[in-house]
Amino acid sequence: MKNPNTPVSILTVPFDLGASQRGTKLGPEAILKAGLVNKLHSLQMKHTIHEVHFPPFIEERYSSSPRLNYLNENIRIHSKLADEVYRISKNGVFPLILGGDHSIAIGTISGLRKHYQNLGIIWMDAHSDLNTPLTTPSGNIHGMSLAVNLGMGDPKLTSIGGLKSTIDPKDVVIVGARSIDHGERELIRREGITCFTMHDIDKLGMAHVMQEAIRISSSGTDGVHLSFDIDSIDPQIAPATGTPVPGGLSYREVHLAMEMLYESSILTSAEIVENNPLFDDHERSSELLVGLIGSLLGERIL
Ligand code: HAR
Ligand code: MN
Ligand code: MN
Ligand code: MN
Repeated sequence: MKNPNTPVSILTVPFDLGASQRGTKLGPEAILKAGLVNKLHSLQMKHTIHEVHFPPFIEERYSSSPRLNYLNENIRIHSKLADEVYRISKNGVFPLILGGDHSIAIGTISGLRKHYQNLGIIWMDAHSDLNTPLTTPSGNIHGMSLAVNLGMGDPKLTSIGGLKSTIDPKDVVIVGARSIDHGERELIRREGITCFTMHDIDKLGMAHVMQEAIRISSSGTDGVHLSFDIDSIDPQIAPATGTPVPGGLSYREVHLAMEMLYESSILTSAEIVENNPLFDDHERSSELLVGLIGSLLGERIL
């Protein structure tokens, strides 16, 4: 956050049709129940909370293509979210979006791209979400959301939000990856996206990786968005995910990342996605997320 007095607008997006597993639509409520509002009060942050309603729908998994599950439902929610995020950013308020599965990054970032000319992105995730209808192994749109934001994929998704700036792949940094499909690997290399895998984090250390992520995403950009997928964290400490991949970020690594992002003052928006309370162990993961949002917004140990 550029100025610590910036008010925060929390947008809850209970949408889970970008994934195979149902349940991330319960994610925002679980985070609120785990104490997010108290956390914001203790940090004395001005905030509002608003739900992005998903209009009633008939489930049409293969509505237009077997490679794009629930395409029409995805278009509807992401278009709505894009409008909201654009409006909030334009008013100088910090949007904090609570998902929902990671497909909602299509809406969030489409909205941001109407406001920012050169947006940088830090994408913390076990996956790279860089599939297209041609490479996807699942047809699930949450595995395509970063590619869509780079202009690749179905035009009905890439055009959401209308006229907007493009994202320079050189301003995108993935952190925490450990499950990348063949087509995604090629795209990362071809487009020159920086990707710090868990292997890199083991070797270089989280502090160095975050320093680099902050430097790369903020150089030559006028805004930086954090897209945080809960499955970047090790599933042993954050079990609330339908797509667990072993060997993720530790408790301190992920807190350090949030603390460094706060200290850097580069962030202009953030989203927390893929929290699936159906897989949680009591409220363990949601409580961890509330703690992480606290660190991201300036909570300190001393
Ligand atoms: N790469 C796989 C696919 O495209 C799985 C990715 C989806 N899982 C996520 N995204 N949670 O980060 O289907
Ligand atoms: Mn993801
Ligand atoms: Mn993921
Ligand atoms: Mn740059």
